[in-house]
Amino acid sequence: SGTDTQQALDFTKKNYAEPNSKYFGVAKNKNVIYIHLESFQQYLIDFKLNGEEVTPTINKFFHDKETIAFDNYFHQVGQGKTSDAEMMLENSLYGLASGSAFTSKGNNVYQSQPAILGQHGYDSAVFHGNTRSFWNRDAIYKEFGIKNFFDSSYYDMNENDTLNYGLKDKPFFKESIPMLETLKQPFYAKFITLSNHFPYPISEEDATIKPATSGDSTVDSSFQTARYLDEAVKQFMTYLKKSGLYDNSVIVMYGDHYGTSENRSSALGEVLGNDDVTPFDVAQLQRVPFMVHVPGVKGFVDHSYGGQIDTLPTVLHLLGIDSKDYLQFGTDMLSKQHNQTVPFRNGNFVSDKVSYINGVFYDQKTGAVIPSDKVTDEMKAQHNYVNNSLGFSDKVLQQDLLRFYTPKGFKATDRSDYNYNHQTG
Ligand code: GP9
Ligand code: MN
Repeated sequence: SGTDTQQALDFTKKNYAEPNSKYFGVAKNKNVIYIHLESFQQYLIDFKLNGEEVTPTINKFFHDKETIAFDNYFHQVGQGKTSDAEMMLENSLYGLASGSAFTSKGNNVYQSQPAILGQHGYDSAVFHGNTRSFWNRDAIYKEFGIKNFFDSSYYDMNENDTLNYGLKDKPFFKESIPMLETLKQPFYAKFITLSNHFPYPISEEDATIKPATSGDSTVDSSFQTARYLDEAVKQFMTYLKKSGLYDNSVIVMYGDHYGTSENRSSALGEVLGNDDVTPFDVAQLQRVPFMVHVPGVKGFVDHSYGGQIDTLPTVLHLLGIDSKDYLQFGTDMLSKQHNQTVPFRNGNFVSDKVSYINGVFYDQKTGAVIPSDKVTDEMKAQHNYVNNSLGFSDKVLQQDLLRFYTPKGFKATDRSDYNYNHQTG
């Protein structure tokens, strides 16, 4: 109802973080290119397997002199996995406590990034080498205001170029280029990769690094598929530089969620040199990369704690669009007022000071358990914030509350404006 909408708005308004004047608008009118790194976790950055970097291209991007990179950024997905990551990145709304909001809330009203940018003169497209109906993307993308969706029907899905969920990343980027070139600038473009996905199959020919040797074959080959993804990204970066797009685009790379589930964490720990992976360690392993390359900006590694929910306000502010009138649950990670409490979808959280995992508080620096008589009011307030944030976001999705609120200057999206069919012949 209208009252619930107002309560959710009051909550997000109270948490709103003002843009940092040093970064507000530094990327104004630039193209926005998202590279969705499938199942890519932060531990891969700079990691060496047998003395060799696994992902040299992505590492270089992380350390680039024009990249703002975050090393305490966490995925916050639930059962909706990739689709939850997309939900957060496009809307700054959480996925749901169970199932995928993409599937169950595909016809809700949204005020998403592609629509917002569309009203600032941006064209938009998503590129993905799987069938459009997967995760109900073809329905919800229309509500998000995505003008073009190049799914597998636009690509050559021959046997040699496909594996696991769809098109392999190298042919994917290669074939995407001519379609990308049909967009009007400035554009928003998102490339959702696939090859680095459980159970991490890879052909001998595509494997350019030896597997790890934990004995868990999925953990072991994931380093090979991560390398393959890295090589695909390298080819795409070469194109972006040659075409000039690199210099007039903001390029965002992010990991969507963990690639190794908790029950395999001892095998992963063995590769990473940790022989006793505790629940605290598992929470820390939920870090994924978030890196933003902005031409002309002096890059650095930002150690602020944040998560996928914070991505949209961060990027909007770089583009010079204030997030203040939007109903968003994250805050700009570059803002001095950024909230460093990072809710996980199950109600656990991490922050710069403490983690809260399955009912237990831990000191974030030492990993030591905080006895219950040492739990402070501030920690309780953090816990409360997490429950409220997830709770209000759930209400927005469950009751389709954005129907009752239109941000200043925002024109509602109309799904009948969009058609993703591939016209052939
Ligand atoms: C499917 C791909 C994978 O199209 O995005 O989704 P996931 O299994 O990672 O949620
Ligand atoms: Mn995924």
